[in-house]
Amino acid sequence: MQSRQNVIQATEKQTIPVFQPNTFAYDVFSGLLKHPKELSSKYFYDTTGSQIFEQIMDLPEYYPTRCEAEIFEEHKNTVLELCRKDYFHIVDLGAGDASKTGIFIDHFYKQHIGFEYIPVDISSYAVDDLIRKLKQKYPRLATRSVATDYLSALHWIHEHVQGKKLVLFLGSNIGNFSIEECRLFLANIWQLLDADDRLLIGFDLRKNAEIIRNAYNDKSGVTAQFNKNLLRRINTELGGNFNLDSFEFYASYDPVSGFVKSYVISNKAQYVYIEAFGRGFDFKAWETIHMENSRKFTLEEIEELADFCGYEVEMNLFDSKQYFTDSIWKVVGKADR
Ligand code: AVI
Repeated sequence: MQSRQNVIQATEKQTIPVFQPNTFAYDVFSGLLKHPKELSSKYFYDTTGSQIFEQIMDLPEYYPTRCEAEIFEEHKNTVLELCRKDYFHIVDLGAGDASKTGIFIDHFYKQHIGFEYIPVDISSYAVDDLIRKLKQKYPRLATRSVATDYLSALHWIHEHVQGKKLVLFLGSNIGNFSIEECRLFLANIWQLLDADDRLLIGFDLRKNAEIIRNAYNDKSGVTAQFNKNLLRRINTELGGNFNLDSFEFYASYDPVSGFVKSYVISNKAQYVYIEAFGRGFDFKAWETIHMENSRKFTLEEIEELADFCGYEVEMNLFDSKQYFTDSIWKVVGKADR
């Protein structure tokens, strides 16, 4: 929470707190000052948010997780053939509990393929726990963990890991970026990969608009809870007084842009005070807070993105309904190190 010294008195009523950029407090404060207001979905994943996301992945309406697991199961040999020539390293960005990557690990391990598994997660508890569990099941598995943000992890790997890499960015997480963030992220990864490396990215594809809309408007209201949990997090961590019942969840899919946009909407005029900022924010009745983008892609958009960021699409792997693709990209324009 903010100390008194860290609060600049701007007017008698309004104060401007001083925070480190890119922290939870800074991003919440600047997001609520914007018109229209916004909060970043990257803050959804506290302990409660991560548990709610687990429930989302089991919802009948939320197809992406099952589609990607099917792709991994059906195409594990294809991926194996791509990588098996030399010893290689699987770098799993945002590994979580490795439920999908586990399909590859299990298969490669049982085939006695030489590889190392390097899970990356911001939480050291998450990666250490994952490695402990994997080691119990696969005692011979070579692993190293990196607990930091994705780009710092890739910097570290660039310096310390010799040999061919297969970098995984699964679950359609790429869809949560804006168009600019997405290009920047993938172009930054390109800087940190070598000529022989590959990137495997999960993209949710465009499809019947109703199927997409329903995936973000589940009947049981779990996705609503997932979004509102960020308001609860602001209450707990920053001393906010958001009343969760005064905000409605709304998600819409625009089939032209391919973006699902999720909001919470104030259902009355209200004032929300946040202790850490020493000030509050007015909400008009039906004023929105933008919470999340979940972009759906065409195959042409995937090609263009790869080309723009310095890669070539080597192959797209699909599930049986063609709802989702894991796209395998090769790094182009780099000489061997
Ligand atoms: C993590 N991410 C890819 C999910 C998505 O589909 O955008 C997060 C999510 N939001 C609502 N439901 C799931």
